[in-house]
Formats: sequence, structure tokens, C-alpha cells
Amino acid sequence: MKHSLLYPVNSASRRAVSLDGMWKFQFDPQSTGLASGWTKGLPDPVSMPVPSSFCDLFTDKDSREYCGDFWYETDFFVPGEWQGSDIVLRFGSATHRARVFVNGTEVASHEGGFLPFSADVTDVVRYNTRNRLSVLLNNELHEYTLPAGETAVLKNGKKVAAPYFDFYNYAGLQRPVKLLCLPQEQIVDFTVSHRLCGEDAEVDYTVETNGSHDCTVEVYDADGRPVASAAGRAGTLHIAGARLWNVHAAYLYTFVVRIVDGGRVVDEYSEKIGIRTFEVKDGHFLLNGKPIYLRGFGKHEDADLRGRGLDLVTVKRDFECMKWIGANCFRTSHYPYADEIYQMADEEGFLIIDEVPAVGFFESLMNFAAASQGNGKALGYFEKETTPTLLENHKQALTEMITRDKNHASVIAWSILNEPQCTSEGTEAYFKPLFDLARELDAQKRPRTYAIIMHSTPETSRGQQFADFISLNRYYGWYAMGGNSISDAEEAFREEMDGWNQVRRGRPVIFTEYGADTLAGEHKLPSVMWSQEYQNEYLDMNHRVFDSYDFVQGELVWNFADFQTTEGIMRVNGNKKGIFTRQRQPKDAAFHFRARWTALPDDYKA
Ligand code: CKU
Repeated sequence: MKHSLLYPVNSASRRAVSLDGMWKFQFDPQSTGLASGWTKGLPDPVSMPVPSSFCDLFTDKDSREYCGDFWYETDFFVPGEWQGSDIVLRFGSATHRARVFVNGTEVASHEGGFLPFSADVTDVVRYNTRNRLSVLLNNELHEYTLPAGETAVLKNGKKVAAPYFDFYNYAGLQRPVKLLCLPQEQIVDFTVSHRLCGEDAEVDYTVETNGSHDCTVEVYDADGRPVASAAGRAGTLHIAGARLWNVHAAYLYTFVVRIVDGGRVVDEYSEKIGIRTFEVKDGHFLLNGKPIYLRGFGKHEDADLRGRGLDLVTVKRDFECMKWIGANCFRTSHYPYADEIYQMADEEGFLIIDEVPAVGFFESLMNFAAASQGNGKALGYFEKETTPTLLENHKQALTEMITRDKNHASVIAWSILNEPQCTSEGTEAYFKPLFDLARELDAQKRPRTYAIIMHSTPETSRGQQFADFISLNRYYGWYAMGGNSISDAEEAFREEMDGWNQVRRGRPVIFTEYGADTLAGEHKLPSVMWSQEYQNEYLDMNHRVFDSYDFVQGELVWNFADFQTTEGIMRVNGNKKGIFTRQRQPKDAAFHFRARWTALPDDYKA
């Protein structure tokens, strides 16, 4: 049976119990744990909070940098009254891959560290008593995994992650884990898409279940009043005088799906949905038919101590900072984020470009830097022996992301790759099935894009023709022609933009990255690179260029906040391109953006 990616809820027919808390944890550097019976209990565990990355909680470097197999263990109680139902474990994610055991029996495995999966444990749990849950994780990187990298072995035998990407390889159970009790006949999925008809809206829906009984759907407004209902697994709901979901003015309806057997409710699931349309038309983005200029950030799930662990305090602060600064959009660079972040974006009225963890498809020692200068170690990435495996992993992650996120009003576009090596021969054969798959899976037919690296130019990029809008990552004035050469950078930048205008075929162009590393306390008059003054000069130059091309329809600066990376000569304890510090306090540039973004009308360049 297809595993459901629906968010866990409590309802008349469903129970969801959090398993978050302090678990047991142990490294397994020789990968002998399974054979040694560790599913019967870890021999020498330490305590470990869930959700969190494990890395930054340790005080010794070997533990922080640990790469290989590692185990989490807890136990959970299954109430006797749940007998006769399906018992399911749901992991928000397990980075980067996991095998799950209950009472010693393997119940699930999953590849990929940024999307949910579940395990049906009905046949292995014991009722009215505690059950042991053991999870064997692994955080190694390979050229065929998402994200991509290598696993090096030091002379002392220790493995270390060598990412082909510029963020720390955080790992662990980084998102909530839940125990679910579901009816045997259950709702597996539902899909909505919207049409506006004057003052009214039509919502096309489908429902997928694992049984044969009838379904009903009901829609309630924000005050709990019923506004539409229908029967059947597919149909159209007519919502008179619909209140639309909009930027910074989200209106959410409650969508309730039921499986019914005569008068009996077999299963009930509900979720909040926003009614809105989004499309690319005549060089513009149209939200509910009106032009919208995108402004905001590339982000990371990244914070002190927690690493990539879901932390609602940080999530809340991030949205407050984004509202304060006048942003309306962010990209989930470089992986799908926790469910809870999309729910908040739905509620706060933020637009999301949802990105699959296809990052690092550009092989080189210092990937992001070498790649931006066009001198990466190898040129082609899609002509390798491992490419078919990479493509399979990529299709799986894309399918899971779209299945999970397709009903969110906040999600307006799919980002199918970040900065791949896209100038070599294998590019088209690799890209096409992925772009086709995204179109096929998404009932809303959201636009598809991918972030194009600096040295893939209008003349050399062999992937750009697949994108419904063009997303550029550009660092004129930072990685190229920085500091005293910034005037040359501006000229070169304009030249490239003229080139994109030739090949864009009416499509809008946005910047999914531009930015300059800046140390929060550093000031210098006149400016030098890394000073706050230079970050502002750099931004002035970039914005001058953006403002002079009407086809530029969005600007997502890199990055919302400073974030952790692998250590090295290019990074000072992490990437410092944040507009906010890692503690979410403003750098000078934050005021620069606040002045600009709060002044730009929503339909700037309409
Ligand atoms: C960012 C060549 C540009 C790569 N881009 C990717 C992103 O993950 C990095 O953090 C650049 C940077 O700051 O270098």
C-alpha cells in the first residue's frame, strides 16, 4: 500500500501521539550494531533530544564531525484500546537515510533526509505495554545521493563528510516523530486545485483511500461556518463569495474529508487550505490574477545548537523578521523544510519556492567557489555511471515533496535543482524526466524552475529551456570582481542580463541568490569586503541592475541568516551572507532591505 504523507492529526477516527523527547543515542563506526543485536537495546548509549541534529550538542570534535552509522532508541506505549486499528510510526525526516526496527523487527527503511516517511507497525507492536523503537541512521554522502558529496576516510580510519555543497552536513532525527492510530480503512491522500469565477471560487478535489466506501468533503470558513460540501472521491466545490488567500493576508478554510459507511464515519481528516491561483503569464507572476513582485530570501533550517532540528521558537522569530523587513517569499534552499514551516507560511501569507535536495551536482573540491568560477574539478555531472541511481533518488524525492506539499497555498513553484552542472551533454536527458514528473504530479500545475549557477550563461546553459521562469544565482561584486572592481562587476552583470533577455522567451527572471559575506561587527569607511558598508554597496549595485530590467520579477537575497558550513579557508565559522545574524538580529543591511521592500509596491514592474 502507498504510504500516506498526510500530516498527523487527531480527529474522531485518528490519534497522533508525539514521541519527541530525550532518546538514547550511540555511534556505530564499524557498522556492527545490527549484527551485534543493538535492536535489543543499545549497549552504551548517551541521551539525545529529538528533534535535533546531534552534531553541535557534543563538546568533542570527533562526535560533532561523526560520519557513518548511528542509532537512536526510545520506547513507546500502545494502548490496548487501539487493537483492531492500524498502528503507524511517522518520522518527519531521518537524515540522510534510516532503517526502523520495532521490538527487533525491521519495519521500514527510507532514503533521503528531508522528507517524511512512515512505518506500519501493526503486526509487531505489543498492546498495553512498552515497545522498543530503534532507528539505524547513516549520514554519509555520495555522488548519487541528494544532497551530493563524498565520504572520505582519514588515515586513522575515521570517515568524514565532504559535501559538494555549502552547508553543514547536519544529521539525526531532526523533525518530530509521531505514533499514529488510524482506522484500517483510511484516507491516504487528498488534492485540491482552485479556479476563480468572479466573486466565487471553484475547488476541484480528489480523495484517495485504501478502501471502497464513499467519501464526503466539507469546507468551513475561518469562523467554522460550513460553506460547501460534496460527496464522492472527486468533484468540484463551489464557494460563493470566496475569501482568497493572499500575501500577508492569508485566509484559510478548513477542508474536512470523511470516509462514510451509511451514517457511520469510518475516517476523518482535516487540514487548512487557502484558495488562490498562481501562474506565470506574459513575463509576470500572477497571484489571484494580479502581478506580484517576489522579494525575500534563500533560507536554511539552521540555528545554534539545534543545527537543522525543528525549533518552533526559531521558526516564529524567522517569520517575524521576514514580516518586519517586508519580505513576501522564500526558497526552501536547499531541501524541503519541516511540515510546520509550510503551515506557518500558509497562515502568515508567505510565498514558497519549494526546493528538492538536489544540490551539489557539481563536483569539485571546494564546490560552490570553484563552480562559480567555472573551474570545477569535473565538467559533466550527468554522464556518470552513477547517474541512473541519482536520477532514481531524485525522482523519489521530487515525488515525495510534491505529494507532501501540493495542497499548501504558500507553495507557488517547484525548484527542481540547485546549481547543477548544466552545460554538459547529459543535461537535457537528466532534466526532462524530472520537469515532466513535476508537471504530471501537480494538479495545480505550478511553475517549475531551477537555480542556475554563475558560470551557466544564456549561451551555455542547456537546462534553462525547461524552466517556466528563470532563476539566477549571481555574485557579481562578490565572487567575481569584488571590492574596488565593483564597477566592472556591474558592467559584466548588465551584459549577462542583456543575454538572458535574448533567450528568456517571455519568461520572467528572478534572482534566487545574490549576496556578500559580512561580519556582523565589522565597519570600515571607506568600505572593504566583509564590512557592513560593503554589503550595502554591493546591494545598491545589484538592486540598481535589477531595477533597470523590467523582466526581473523577483529578488531573493542569499541568505536570510548566517549559517553553519563545513570549516575551511572560504568560511569564517560558517557562511556570513546573512541579512540577520545566526541569532536572528539585524545586520545593517536589514535596514537597507526594510526601506526598499516596504516601499516597493506588491505589483512593482507590473
Ligand atoms: C552560496 C556558486 C554559488 C553557490 N551558492 C550556493 C549556496 O549554497 C552557497 O551558500 C552560493 C554562497 O554563499 O557561496
